[in-house]
Amino acid sequence: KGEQAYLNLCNYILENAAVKDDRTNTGTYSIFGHQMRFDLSEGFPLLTTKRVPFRLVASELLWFIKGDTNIRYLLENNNNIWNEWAFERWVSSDDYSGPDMTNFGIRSQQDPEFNKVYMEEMDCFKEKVLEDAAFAEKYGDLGFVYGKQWRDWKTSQNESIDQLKDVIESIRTNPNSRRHIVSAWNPEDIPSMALPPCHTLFQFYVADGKLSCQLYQRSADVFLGVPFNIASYALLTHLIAHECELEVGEFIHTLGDAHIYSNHLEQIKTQLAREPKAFPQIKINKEKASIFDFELSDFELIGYDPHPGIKAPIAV
Ligand code: UFP
Repeated sequence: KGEQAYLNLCNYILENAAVKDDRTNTGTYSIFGHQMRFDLSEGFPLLTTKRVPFRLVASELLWFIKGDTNIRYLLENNNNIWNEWAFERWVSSDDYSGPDMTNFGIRSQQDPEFNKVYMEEMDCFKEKVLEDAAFAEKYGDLGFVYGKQWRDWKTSQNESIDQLKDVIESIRTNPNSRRHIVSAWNPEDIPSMALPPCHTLFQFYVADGKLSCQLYQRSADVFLGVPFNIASYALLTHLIAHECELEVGEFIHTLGDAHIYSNHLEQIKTQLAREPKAFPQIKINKEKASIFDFELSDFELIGYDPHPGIKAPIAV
């Protein structure tokens, strides 16, 4: 019940994980293959053992749904979660002539002097994306990320597939189908992606008038990413259920490499020592007929009373 499935995962990793080096050189405690289930009819799965910023979850999801891949929309909504990925492309481009930003992720955590320079460069970058449309187009864009694959998957014939629109149509017209799938994993595009999709593929399922969703996530930062990912797909399920005139069923979260970064251990332990509370409820504006019409102001969380947020460095 509630967020116990998440807390169980954390405990399981702490007790059973292999110590594993990783791409970011941070080091992880990792397991492979795990599944959590959340009954969406019981409440909205936004963790209560730490505050999860719903506003950021919702604006990112709306960005995906629009098919937008440029961080400009996120910055306009005061959402900074994708900045590092765009920044990485900017500082490794030929147009960048500022201070050396090689390995800025790990260096900004370890070297306070460097961190100051990094923060200034990042602020500069954000300002340019917001104020200079041509710059934003060139360096604010993340390439073939979720929004692109969901809404505008390019075929070998150079046609476009709107997977999200198609899956909604198939849920409405053929609910019993076993093919309600959206894939973000496009092998051809992986080399040009800032970050190959972590949430790789999702499938919908209809039974007893309820819509369920299962996500396969290939790589899961259990402390920082997963609480966010759960809320995002739960919200997506609510929106699609609304459009298809179904109730919400379950969100099933299947994980590949599920890891806790070595510099998140203390934070996880703080969180696990806390008493979970009841999940909030979500209210969405029922006057909007299509998921493509939703805005941030159409969502309202009721009864969200979490423990305080817990800060941790993100591995880039
Ligand atoms: N990550 C998540 N969820 C996300 C996201 C990223 O957990 O939605 F975008 C984490 C997983 C991993 C890192 O720690 O980001 C991606 O690194 P890699 O591509 O090496 O798996």
